[in-house]
Amino acid sequence: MKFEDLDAAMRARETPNETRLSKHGLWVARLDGRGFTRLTKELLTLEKPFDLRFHDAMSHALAHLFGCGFTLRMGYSQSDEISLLFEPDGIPFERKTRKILSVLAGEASACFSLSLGSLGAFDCRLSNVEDENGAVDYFRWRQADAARNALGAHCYWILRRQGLSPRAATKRLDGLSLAQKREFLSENDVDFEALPRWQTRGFAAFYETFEKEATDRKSGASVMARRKRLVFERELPFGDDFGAWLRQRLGERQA
Ligand SMILES: Nc1nc2c(ncn2[C@@H]2O[C@H](COP(=O)(O)OP(=O)(O)OP(=O)(O)O)[C@@H](O)[C@H]2O)c(=O)[nH]1
Ligand SMILES: [Mg+2]
Repeated sequence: MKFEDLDAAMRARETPNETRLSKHGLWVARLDGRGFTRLTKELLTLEKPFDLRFHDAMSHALAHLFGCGFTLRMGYSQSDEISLLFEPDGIPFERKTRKILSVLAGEASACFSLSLGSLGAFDCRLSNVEDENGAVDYFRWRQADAARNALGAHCYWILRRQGLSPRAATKRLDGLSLAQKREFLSENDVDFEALPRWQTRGFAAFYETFEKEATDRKSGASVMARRKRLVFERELPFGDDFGAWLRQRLGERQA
């Protein structure tokens, strides 16, 4: 068979319906570590419940995703997940879903693994958040999840250090309200408010523009040039204040 014929025959067998992201509304991608409970609890020796080396690898992956051909307005990470808000016209690959999902998951997995020195893979999903207000709700939702996760994880590891088995520790925390978990933490001399913010609130990355002295190529004169740099915010405000911070960052006026 001629290569051209075989090529056409094989390509026809690929999943036929190439879906594309609609041009309506803003899109967010969320990458989540696959089986990271096992990776962090069994396969690696990490600080529990949060580990700086792991946090570094997540930061590297997030920074790397800013340089993968997508134009991102905001990135946010907590626990083993990364969320990316795309600029409306910042989605490449003719907006093909299959390509976007696989490239993002592949790039994040490769960078995270290299940074950590251990294999870690991410899955990826896409959400349409409509507009800036939807984006604010989205990020507030992920941050609320960060706070719940961090609270639960710190309680869990106090119990484990007290000698409880994984099952017994989980059972002990089952059905406790958030207030009860906070109380349990303070009874054990852990002040939730004093924990690093990247653990309890997650952290964000975005481009910031700044002015830099440069030399004009033609005239040789000294000029001020606008440049952009990627900035990490690891001291995010929480809840309503996070909402206000996001609105300002995303360029949305206060309602
Ligand atoms: N030790 C440690 N564990 C972490 C850290 N950040 C996240 N994790 C763990 O990563 C896991 C993330 O949980 P999930 O995403 O819900 O579960 P998963 O095992 O990844 O499962 P799937 O996402 O469904 O594939 C939890 O067990 C967290 O405790 C960290 O900084 N240090
Ligand atoms: Mg996961």
